Amino acid sequence: MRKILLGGVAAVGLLLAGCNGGGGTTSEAAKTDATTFLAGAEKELSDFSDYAARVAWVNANFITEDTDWLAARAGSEGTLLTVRLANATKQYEGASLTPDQQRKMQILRAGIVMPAPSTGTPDEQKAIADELSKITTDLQSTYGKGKFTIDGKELNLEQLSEIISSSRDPKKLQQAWEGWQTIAVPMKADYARMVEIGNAGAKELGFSDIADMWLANYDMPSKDMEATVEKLWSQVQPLYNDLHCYTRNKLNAKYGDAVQPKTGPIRADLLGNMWAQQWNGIYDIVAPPASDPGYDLNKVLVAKNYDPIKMVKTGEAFFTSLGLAPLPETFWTRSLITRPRDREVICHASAWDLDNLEDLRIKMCTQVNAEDFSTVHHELGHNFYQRAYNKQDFLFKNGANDGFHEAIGDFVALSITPEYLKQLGLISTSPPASADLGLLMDRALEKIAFLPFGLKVDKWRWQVFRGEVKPEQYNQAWVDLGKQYQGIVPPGERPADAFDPGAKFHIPGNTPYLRYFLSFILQFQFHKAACEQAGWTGPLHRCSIYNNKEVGAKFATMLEMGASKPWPEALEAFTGTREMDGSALVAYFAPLQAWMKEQNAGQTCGW
Ligand code: X8Z
Ligand code: ZN
Repeated sequence: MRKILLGGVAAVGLLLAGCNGGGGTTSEAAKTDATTFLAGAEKELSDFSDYAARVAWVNANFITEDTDWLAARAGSEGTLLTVRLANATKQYEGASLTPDQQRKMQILRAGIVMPAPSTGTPDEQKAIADELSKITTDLQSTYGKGKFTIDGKELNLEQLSEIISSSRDPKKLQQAWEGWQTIAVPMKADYARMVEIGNAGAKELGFSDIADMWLANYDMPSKDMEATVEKLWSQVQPLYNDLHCYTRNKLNAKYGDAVQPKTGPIRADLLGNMWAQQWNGIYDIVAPPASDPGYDLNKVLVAKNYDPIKMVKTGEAFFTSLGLAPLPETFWTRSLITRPRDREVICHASAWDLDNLEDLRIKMCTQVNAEDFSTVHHELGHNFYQRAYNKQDFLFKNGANDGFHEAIGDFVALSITPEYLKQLGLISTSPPASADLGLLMDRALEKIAFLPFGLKVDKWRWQVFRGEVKPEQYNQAWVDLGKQYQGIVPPGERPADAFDPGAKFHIPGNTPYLRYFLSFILQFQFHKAACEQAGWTGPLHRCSIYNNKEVGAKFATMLEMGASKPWPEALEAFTGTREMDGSALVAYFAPLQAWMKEQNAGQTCGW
């Protein structure tokens, strides 16, 4: 999580008044002027970030009216600052700049998640930045404090999620699922107002809307990026369809036609996850016969007395085994690793870099289970990336693109193989090849199931930002996209005031989501390339790069580049290719896909 480029109103007139003499500048003069401007901008942003990151940290760790107030204030200041700087880049349009300068200008112009317009008097500009920031802060807090009462007991997201993953009673599942969605009802009007303000800000910066602006952060025109996403989806969609078909059949066998029919979409609350985004919770229902890996990591971690700290230490040890330096001591004293009992916190896992140097932290309400073991690696991936690029200029202290940032830790976690667990002493024997289908199915529930969800979240936002979906259609559009991409439906009629998208963290949290779809593609490209570098010739799902310093050195080269070069260069440095490509993911799951096709023979797949 990076909390600098926020969004807001700009004192653009003031800034432009002092800058740029106009058409007479030579290209050398333009470069010098741009250097001064960019150095000033980076200094201002860096100073602001030192302050805003601490405010955001305290707010997320201790949600009260007062910390919300502080966060809203810092957010507004951030909006004013970043929008002012973004508008100031306009004076360098068409100037002859170095590639680095152009890159920094583009980051300044397109890198604001939720901008505000800068029209009107300074007081008017501040008023709208304040309004936007209050909305975004309130949305986050409302989500963070979300609870639903069942049988007189107030349940938070972890507790409701536990029901969704472990209960096999359709009534209970429906109750927990519908209960959680209620936390988002109060968000809808605020969300609509936020979109209005954000779009006005995006237009002022030369984008058609916020969707266009978000898509402009991938080193190519927004339209081309959207086409790239479609290409990637068409590569992996057949795999999802096979998994959907196979799973639906198993759910039908388990619950019967009245709960899960043999054809059509799957009931969303039966898939073991609140958003049906990862389906590992129902492994027991879909497990391929005679391919039991012989262990359940959930149980193993508990049996071996792992606690949250030990899980994080184990994650760190993987990264250091690749040759990366250990985390600083302050990581351990300043991170939040378990849910505190006596205060409200934002429990959605995140990684932080408070000073853009080495004050790295995670914040997660860690539970001792396989999912959180994976999430620990995910979060540490962010932290190790942040530290690796900390020598770059401020505006280049970021991922090559946001998908890279999300993929680093997941790539490492793909190396959590049985052989690796054996090395850790967690299991005593590595399962035979006959268990491969079981291992692959578990991974498929985590990775393949996610792909259409990863796409749905921003497909919904793009429609909303583009004005194609109006506030009164918000929920129906979300349900429709769930059906179209994931092939799922809510367990029952949705109430008229429902705002189901708000029940997913990244919507009230305003975190763009395309990054995760890209990450789930990229992490398999990283894994395949790393395994090839390691000389691995076996199946990809049995390859672990644990302890491999040569792979680690090449990996570090990519990490250290940060955002200093267009992402194809970073990708090339580690994998030798310049394209994002779904074929590594497809290759990884090839044995499972072949088997699922056999199982699905004679079925009418699709929905
Ligand atoms: O939000 C996250 C991370 C933090 S960046 C825990 N993820 C997405 C989600 O939970 O929805 C990781 C996978 C997808
Ligand atoms: Zn992440």
